[in-house]
Amino acid sequence: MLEDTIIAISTPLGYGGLGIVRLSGKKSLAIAKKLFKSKKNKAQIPPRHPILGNLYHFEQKEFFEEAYLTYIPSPHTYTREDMVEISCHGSPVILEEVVRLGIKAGARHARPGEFTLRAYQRGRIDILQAEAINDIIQAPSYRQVKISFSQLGGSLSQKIASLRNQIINLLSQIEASIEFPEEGLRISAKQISKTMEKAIHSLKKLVESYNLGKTLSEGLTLAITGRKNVGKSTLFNSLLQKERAIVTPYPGTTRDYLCDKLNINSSIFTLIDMAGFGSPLHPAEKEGMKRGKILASQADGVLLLLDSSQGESSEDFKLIRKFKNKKTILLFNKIDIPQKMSKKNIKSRAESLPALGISALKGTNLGKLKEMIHEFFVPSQKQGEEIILHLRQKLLLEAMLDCLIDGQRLLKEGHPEEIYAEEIRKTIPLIGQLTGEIRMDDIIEEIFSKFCVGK
Ligand SMILES: Nc1nc2c(ncn2[C@@H]2O[C@H](COP(=O)(O)OP(=O)(O)OP(=O)(O)O)[C@@H](O)[C@H]2O)c(=O)[nH]1
Ligand SMILES: [Mg+2]
Repeated sequence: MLEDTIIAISTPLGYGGLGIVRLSGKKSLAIAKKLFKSKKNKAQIPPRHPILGNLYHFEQKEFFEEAYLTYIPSPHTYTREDMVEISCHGSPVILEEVVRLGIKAGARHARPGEFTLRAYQRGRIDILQAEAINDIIQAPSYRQVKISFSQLGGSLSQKIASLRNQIINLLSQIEASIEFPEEGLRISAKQISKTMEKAIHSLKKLVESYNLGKTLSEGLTLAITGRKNVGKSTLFNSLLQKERAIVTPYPGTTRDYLCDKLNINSSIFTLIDMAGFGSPLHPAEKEGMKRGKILASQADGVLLLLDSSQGESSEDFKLIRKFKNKKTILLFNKIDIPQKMSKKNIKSRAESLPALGISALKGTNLGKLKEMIHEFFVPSQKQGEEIILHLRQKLLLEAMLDCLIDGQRLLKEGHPEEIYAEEIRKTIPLIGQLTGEIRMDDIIEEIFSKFCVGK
C-alpha cells in the first residue's frame, strides 16, 4: 500500500479562489508531468519552487486550466515521500478532473487522512502528533489551536517520552537489584517509591487535564431542566441568541429534546432543552419526561430552573434532591415579575448549589450566568501545563496510572521486587499504544477515518 502513489483534492470541495490537488509517492512527479506543462522550460521542474504552467488533458489532447505546480522531493515532505501540489482555480469540475486524470496516469485515490497516515507510517510523526493535526483542522476555538499546535510540535510526545524514560530507568534499577543483590546496585524501596510517586503525580495531572481538554474539544453537555413552563426553552433560546425552541405560555410545550452548541470563552457546551417535569397530560409528554430524566442524569452538568414568580412546590424540592449530587446550578427564573418563591427556603435545601436569579425573557443576568457556568464547569489551566484533548489518551493514561498505583501499593505492602516490577512493566505497552509505537490497527483506522480526504 505504501508503494502506491496517492492523489486527492486537499482543499474543501466547493467553489473557491484556489483549489489544491496533492500527490504523494514515488510516481508523483512522473504522473504530474503528464498533466502539467510548464510555460517556461518544458523539461525542468525544479524542486520546492512553484512553477506556472497549464494543465493538460491527455485524453482530449488540449490544455484546460492554468496552474502552479510545486514538486517537493522526499524526505523533507509532509509524508516523507515525493510530493506534488497542483494549485489551480477552486472549481470542483477542474479539481475532480485533475484527480481523475491523475488516477488514469497511475495514482490511487487517497483515503481519509492517508497523507497523514503515511507521515506516521514513515516515522515522521507519532500518533499523538497525528491526532494534533486533525485537532488543528477541526479546532472549534483559537485556544484549542494553540494547544494542538504545541502538541504537533511534540510537546505531549516529549512529556510521554520522559515519563517512559523515568519508568524504564526505574525498572532497570529494580531489575539490577534483583540480579545483583550484593553488588551495591540495590536501590532502596524508599527511593523506588519516591520515583514512582513522581511518575504517579505527572500521570494524575495529565489525566485530570482532560477535564479541561474535554471542554475545549468535544465540549460538555448541560441539561436545562425543571418543572413544566418554568422558562427552559426561553433560556435555551436566550443563551443561544436564536429562536431555536418553541415557547408558548402553555405547560408541556417541549416534548422532544433539542441540542445546540454554546461557546463560552472557548469552552464548548452542548445545551439540551427538554420536556419539563410535572403530571403529564399526554403520552408524548410522558415520554418526553422519561427521556429528559435520562438526559439530565447523563449530562456533565445541570441548569435547574425554578419559576420564582410562583411559590415553591414539592416538585421543585424533588428535583433539587434529584440533582443534589450532580454538578448543578440553581436558577430562579422570571425575576422580572412579582416574586412568590422563598429563595431562602429553597437555598436551605440546596446549600451546596450555586444559585442565581435571572430573567430568561428579558435577558437579565445572562452574562453573569455564562460567567458562572464557565467558572463552575471549566477547570482553570496553569501556565505551561499540558492538556490532553482525547478520551483515547485519557483512558490509556488512566490505565498506566492504575498500574503504578498497584505497584506502589504492592511495594508498600512489602512484596518482593519481582511482584511490583511486574505492575510497573505493564505500563510500557500502554505507552506504546499511546504514541502509536505499538500499532493497533483498529485504533489507527478509527483515528484516521476522522480526517478529511486530502489530509
Ligand atoms: N415574565 C417572564 N416570563 C417568562 C420568562 N421565561 C419564560 N417566560 C414565559 O414562560 C412561559 C413558558 O416558557 P417556556 O420557555 O416555554 O417554558 P418551558 O420551561 O420550556 O416550558 P415546557 O416546555 O412546557 O416545559 C412563556 O410564556 C414564556 O414567555 C421570564 O424570565 N420572565
Ligand atoms: Mg420548553
